[in-house]
Amino acid sequence: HHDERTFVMVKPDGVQRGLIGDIVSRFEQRGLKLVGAKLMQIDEELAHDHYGEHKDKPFFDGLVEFITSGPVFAMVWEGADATRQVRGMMGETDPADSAPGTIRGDFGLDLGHNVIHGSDHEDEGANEREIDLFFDEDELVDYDLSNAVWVYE
Ligand code: DAT
Ligand code: MG
Repeated sequence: HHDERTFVMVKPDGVQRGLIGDIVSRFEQRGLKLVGAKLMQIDEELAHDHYGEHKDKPFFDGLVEFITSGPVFAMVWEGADATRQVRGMMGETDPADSAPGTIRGDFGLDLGHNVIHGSDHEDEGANEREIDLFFDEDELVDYDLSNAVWVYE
């Protein structure tokens, strides 16, 4: 199945640093299909919903403040094993532990400003939950990507 969808977003630091294009380009080049994207401002309520799993952690307030501090670029990417593949391309949570070649390993130095979010592939249902949280159904586009016959055997 090539139709797994995953939620990804460039965080406020990545937007301000002009990294949207590079990040989108990486996923395009990998062969994933972009099915939705928008520049948006996250409000307090959405931040709490999105990061609910971390609400009891000491870094939660700072995380909410950061993610609401400027626009984010929210995306949905589709493809074979998309969630796990995107997580691999992102690197580790801490950019300092992330290999060169990964997004966090190429663009980040600090845990609090790690450039990108992607749904957790170990959390069953995180994808769907986050896509629903950020996108209306009519914001996701169904289409065939003509290069798919070359990406997939
Ligand atoms: P990830 O974004 O890799 O899925 P996560 O879900 O564990 O990581 O945490 C969400 C975000 O919270 C993460 O991107 C950066 C921030 N964060 C995580 N652990 C932190 C910590 N110990 N101190 C400060 N910020 C942290
Ligand atoms: Mg996470």
